[in-house]
Amino acid sequence: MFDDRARIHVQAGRGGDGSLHFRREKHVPKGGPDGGDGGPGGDAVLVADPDLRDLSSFRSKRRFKAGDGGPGRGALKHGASGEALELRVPVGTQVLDEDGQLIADLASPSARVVVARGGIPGRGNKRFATPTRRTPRFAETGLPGEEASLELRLKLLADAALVGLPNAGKSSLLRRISNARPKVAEYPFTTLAPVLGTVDAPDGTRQLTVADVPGLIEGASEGVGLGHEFLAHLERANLLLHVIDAAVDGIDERWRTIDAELAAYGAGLDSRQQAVVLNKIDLRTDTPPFGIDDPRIVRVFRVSCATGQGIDELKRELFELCPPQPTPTAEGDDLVDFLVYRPRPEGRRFRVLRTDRGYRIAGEVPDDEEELAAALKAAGARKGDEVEVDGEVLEFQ
Ligand SMILES: Nc1nc2c(ncn2[C@@H]2O[C@H](COP(=O)(O)OP(=O)(O)OP(=O)(O)O)[C@@H](O)[C@H]2O)c(=O)[nH]1
Ligand SMILES: [Mg+2]
Repeated sequence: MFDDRARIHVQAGRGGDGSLHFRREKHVPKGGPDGGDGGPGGDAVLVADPDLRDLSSFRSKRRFKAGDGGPGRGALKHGASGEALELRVPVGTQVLDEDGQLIADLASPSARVVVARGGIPGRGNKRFATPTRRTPRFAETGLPGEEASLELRLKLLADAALVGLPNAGKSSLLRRISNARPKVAEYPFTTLAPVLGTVDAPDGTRQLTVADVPGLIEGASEGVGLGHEFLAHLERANLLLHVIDAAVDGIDERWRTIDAELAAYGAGLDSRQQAVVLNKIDLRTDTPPFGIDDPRIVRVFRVSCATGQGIDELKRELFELCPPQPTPTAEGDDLVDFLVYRPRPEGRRFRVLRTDRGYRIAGEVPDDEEELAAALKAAGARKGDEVEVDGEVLEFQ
């Protein structure tokens, strides 16, 4: 089983109550107020963990709560901070709110996002003492933490994804080029869940990830067969490796069948660059013909996963077709703890970066202040935190 969706409910911790207390010492009959503040409630945080494969850990448990802040005590003792709730999710998990709005994309290892902020603690009575009110007989109570119902959607991050009809030899190819060992069999729909494989460059300097996705058939984009659910995992691959069984005729027609499904699914799959892999050439005596002329097709390989013919060349060229991707941390000198973006209708993006001093807005700064504030809140910014926007340091309100 492979879970690429989950619905969860998170509740951040409540802020601790402030203390109502007066100093009591042996020889001081009536001391002044000394009630300390409560501790802040724990945040609910999602963290991308490269060791997780899917979202199945959320199958049995869906409701989570962070720790409450402790109450303040006498002698100005602060309450303990509530323990943060850290939920681990696989890299590539997108977080959507109840309205289906994308809140965060945990697209790099150890990326993190605060999805519900801990409650503000109450202040102890000492804070309310003034020259005219020497003995405040009240203290604040802590505020409840935020809660959120979230949808998690995993979209695998791979440099290239294998597509093709069932039985074309996609899993056989992944076994040939990567460390993954997906099941291979002579019947269709052998692969039931996506598998990621790591491909080592021949010179050992780089690695690529390649995703094997269950076979697509005509109508997949409308939900026929298994493919539709998994088409989402192709969205983030820069290159599609379209595998075709070249042992039987009608290669061009089968290419068109799959291409029509990609177009019907949308999400840009129909404009993605493709390398066509004509497989099973060991079963033919001639060179399999391929007559499609399409600008998206950057390369046509003729291989046999059975004998290994053409595989080394494919592997080598794969690295040329998938240039190294800039990592999010390469963007600035700041320590990036997490990355959040909210795509806008026009598709423009900005990012909220956490720095060692506060937050920094990178990319196009939105005109809409509310949008910016919402993204900062989602990133965990609190009132008074430093936010750097266009080189200017502001205080988050
Ligand atoms: N002769 C020959 N058989 C091959 C070759 N590549 C794959 N096969 C066979 O084709 C069948 C299907 O291979 P798979 O790798 O399971 O195909 P798939 O595309 O992953 O299939 P699904 O997971 O069902 O979508 C298996 O019986 C393989 O042994 C090849 O190059 N030559
Ligand atoms: Mg397979």
